[in-house]
Amino acid sequence: MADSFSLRNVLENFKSCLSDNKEVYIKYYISGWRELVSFMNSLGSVFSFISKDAVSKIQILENFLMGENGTHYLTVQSMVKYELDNELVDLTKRGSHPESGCRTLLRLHRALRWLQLFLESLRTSTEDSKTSVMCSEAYNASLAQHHSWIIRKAAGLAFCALPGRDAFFEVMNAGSHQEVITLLGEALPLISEVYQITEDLYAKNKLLDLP
Ligand code: 1Q0
Repeated sequence: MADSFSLRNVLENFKSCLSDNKEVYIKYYISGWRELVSFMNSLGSVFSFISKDAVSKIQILENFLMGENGTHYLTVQSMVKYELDNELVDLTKRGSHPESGCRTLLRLHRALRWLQLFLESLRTSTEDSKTSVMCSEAYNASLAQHHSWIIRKAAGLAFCALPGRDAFFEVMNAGSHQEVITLLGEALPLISEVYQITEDLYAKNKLLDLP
């Protein structure tokens, strides 16, 4: 099981995300998402429409990072500055920059809020809690408001296919239930901090509604 998904890997990536002066490294941000996607893939093909979208967004950011202007994409902060200074972002409607780094990362950022809510409710759940209910509550409180009716329907259907709480703790591959809960308790503040720093940066630059 050593090379398969582990909650610990997710935690490590989000830990590595923050620089000393609290900038968010895109490299580790997308590695964290890659881990999560590999977890989601192990849950079955009902989730593939979600993982395809996530992978394509991860790929867009990776291409920027590896591209000729890659140095500007080291952190979310440097990306925002670079893309805004050079008018590389469609601010009000989709135009000549439909796949800017800023709008692409915003989609993952919104999904991070879902993750934060979902993991928090898993952490505090009891034996008879249902993962599908926790997942859809987290979704309704976050991502859903940004999704069309048809995507909300499809997401709702996919949530019904989630494994139960026990199986879920099992696939997280981080030891006993108690150990998973402890690890979640360590991971959540990190995820929250990365989320909040990004949220504040986007709010300050009026980027929270990018088309
Ligand atoms: C395990 C269950 C996963 C449930 C994930 C909830 C999110 C549902 C999202 C469904 C929508 C996906 C279809 C495409 C949507 C796009 O239209 C939308 C907007 O993009 P755009 O270009 O059209 O403007 N895209 C998004 O909103 C991005 C969605 C990314 C979702 C990434 C989800 C990755 C999930 C990882 C599984 C985590 C498992 C949790 C437990 C892990 C334990 C550490």
